[in-house]
Amino acid sequence: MKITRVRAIPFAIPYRKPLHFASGHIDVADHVLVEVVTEDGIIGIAEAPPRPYTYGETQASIVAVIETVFAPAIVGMSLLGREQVREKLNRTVGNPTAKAAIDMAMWDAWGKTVDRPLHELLGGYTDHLNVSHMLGFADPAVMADEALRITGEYGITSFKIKVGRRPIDLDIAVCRAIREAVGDGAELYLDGNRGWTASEAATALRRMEDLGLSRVEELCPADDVLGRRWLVRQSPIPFVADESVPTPADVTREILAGAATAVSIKTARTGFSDSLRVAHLAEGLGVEVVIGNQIDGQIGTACSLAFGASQRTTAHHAAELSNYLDMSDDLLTERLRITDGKMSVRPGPGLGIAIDPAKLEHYRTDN
Ligand code: MUC
Ligand code: MG
Repeated sequence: MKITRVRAIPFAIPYRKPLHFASGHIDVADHVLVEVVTEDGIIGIAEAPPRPYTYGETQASIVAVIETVFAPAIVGMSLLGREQVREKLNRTVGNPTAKAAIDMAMWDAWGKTVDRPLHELLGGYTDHLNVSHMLGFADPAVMADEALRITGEYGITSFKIKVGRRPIDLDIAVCRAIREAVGDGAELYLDGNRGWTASEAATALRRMEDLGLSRVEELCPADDVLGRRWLVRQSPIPFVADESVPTPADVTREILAGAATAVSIKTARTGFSDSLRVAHLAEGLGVEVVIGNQIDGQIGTACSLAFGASQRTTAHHAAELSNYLDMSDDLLTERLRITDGKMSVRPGPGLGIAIDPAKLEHYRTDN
């Protein structure tokens, strides 16, 4: 089970409908396909989505760090030595999606080697998740119509609303319009991507008290240390840490500091090995987790799904698995499917997905 090669292949697939949020916007999935090849000819896959405005990684930096730093360090190691591989990768600080994609591609290669699906190898709690859909910035009527369309087409009744604009009335009007459109039965929660100050967020929360929101996420920067704690203390609903907790150590620090009361787990950021750590740490600390979406394509979504389905705590809330719906195409031979608001894991070994070689040839940007 020795690793013989690690490949990093950049590709670009345009979005049909770009996503706008407080920290940036996405109109092209300029991701990196990561392949871990073993001596038995098995190829494990995963995808790394660069988010320069959040973690500083770019498509070029991901390819470069994998080809020049990480691949030379781990070629020759065993697929079963994941902890040793992790130790080697973690000598380098940062580069979360590059490390995560290598970790997940190793797990996929292991699943394919032993002919078992990954959600079973990771924990085997269930085989499906409820899906939550993310609504990016637009006018109130447009976002409300989008929520209704998503419910009609996919049966999804859980929505993350992107907020964090100024004046705060803009986003309050959006949340009100969406609640009126989808009715009381739908789940609504907010993500500010650090766009507001603590006091703006506190005012917005007070003015939306009647909307029945279930959670809020990163409404103000965690680096506004006392403001953030002040806000979290008065929040009547769980306050989710996302980009402020890129590592298990950050989860510990931020939760113990009172800077959040729940955690978003993104496999794009912590792979499977560290997502397990985060999930178990959160369980030990007694805080809830939610499966987040780093604006993943279908490869990344299959990773989130396999992980989310594997643990009791990650299967509890609707998982953010639907951003790929806004992409114009993808790399898989068979599309993922959302039916009645749910996504089921693929039955095959590993992630249960395969890359279409013609699509990869068409969308790769290194040839
Ligand atoms: C989220 O939950 O913040 C936006 C940028 C990113 O990296 O993830 C998203 C969604
Ligand atoms: Mg977030």
